[in-house]
Amino acid sequence: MSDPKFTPRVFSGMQPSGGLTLGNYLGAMKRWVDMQNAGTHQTIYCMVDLHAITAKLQDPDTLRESTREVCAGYIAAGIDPERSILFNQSQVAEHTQLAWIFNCVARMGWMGRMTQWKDKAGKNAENASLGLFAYPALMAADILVYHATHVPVGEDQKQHLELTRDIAAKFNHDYGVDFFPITEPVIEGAATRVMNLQDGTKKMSKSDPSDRTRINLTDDADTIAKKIRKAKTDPDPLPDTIKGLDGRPEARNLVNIYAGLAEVTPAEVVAQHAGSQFGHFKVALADLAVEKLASISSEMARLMDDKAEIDRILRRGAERAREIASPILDQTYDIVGMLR
Ligand code: AQP
Repeated sequence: MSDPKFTPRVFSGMQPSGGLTLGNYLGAMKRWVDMQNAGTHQTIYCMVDLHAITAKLQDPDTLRESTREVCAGYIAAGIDPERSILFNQSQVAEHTQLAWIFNCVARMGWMGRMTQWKDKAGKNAENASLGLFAYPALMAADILVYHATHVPVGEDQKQHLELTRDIAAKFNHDYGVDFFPITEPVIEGAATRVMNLQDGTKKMSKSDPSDRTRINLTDDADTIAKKIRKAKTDPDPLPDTIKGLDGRPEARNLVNIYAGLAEVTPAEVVAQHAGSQFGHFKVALADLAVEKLASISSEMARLMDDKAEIDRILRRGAERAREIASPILDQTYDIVGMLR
């Protein structure tokens, strides 16, 4: 249950570290649109460009272009910049200002246990950026600078959200206040972890070097159909129960993607297609994916024709975001003892 003291408010974001994928869409964006349309929460959606430079050097022009493209993706998927607040992180300095406070609240041990840090830094941790290590503290600031009560994300972000809750609780405890909410993750739907199309044990990721491993929201109908046709599977037909997908990660992934797109459960998909060969199932999946995604890619292309309009939307969104973030940062500084 959320604390009634806090306004029901949703925050979530994506890194413009490349184009958006089907994983971003099914894992998070679909929920964002649902939560906006439900009208029960104020909704704030962000392109976290400061996070996008933590893992590797980004070409500046490409980063600016990806930020616009991700914004176009949000709008094409159904985010309305009037009903939701839509902006890029670096335009609201309060995120990094609060992140510094949280760098002093979070413990090195907590950060070192983050699996994303371990995966992304790998064996080369000595050479990874300090920003990559501190990433979850900035993410906590992104959320808590709005006193967000709910954060819709994919399964992979669960640990970072637990850390956000730990940071809020430690801050409240250390300063003897009840100031930051203990944010609830919203991890829902049939495809909270969409896997790589060529290796069902790895997450589908926008920065994977191979384009065949993912469906991009900018892919046209032919490309979507081709990638699904070439997705790795095993020789067995679809089972008649979900249990029959155990030990078959690629088969399970395609069933989950179908369920996520059709907005049904994986059990319903299996019941409907039991005994089908994957050759047939892939045709049905490709048709469904094209039906659901092709309009997003054409709308993104249309929006990208007017970049000045995208920039205007982001500047306006940042102003609206600052109106919420600025007083929360001021109060935080006051609690901490910064002379104002
Ligand atoms: N494969 C996925 N399945 C379900 N949800 C996913 N998300 C990402 N990939 C999947 C969700 O999308 C949101 C934004 O993620 P992000 O862009 O900030 O970073 P990420 O999770 O690190 O995504 P990528 O695609 O793997 O980016 P790169 O390759 O740049 O690291 C989050 O809610 C995430 O859960």
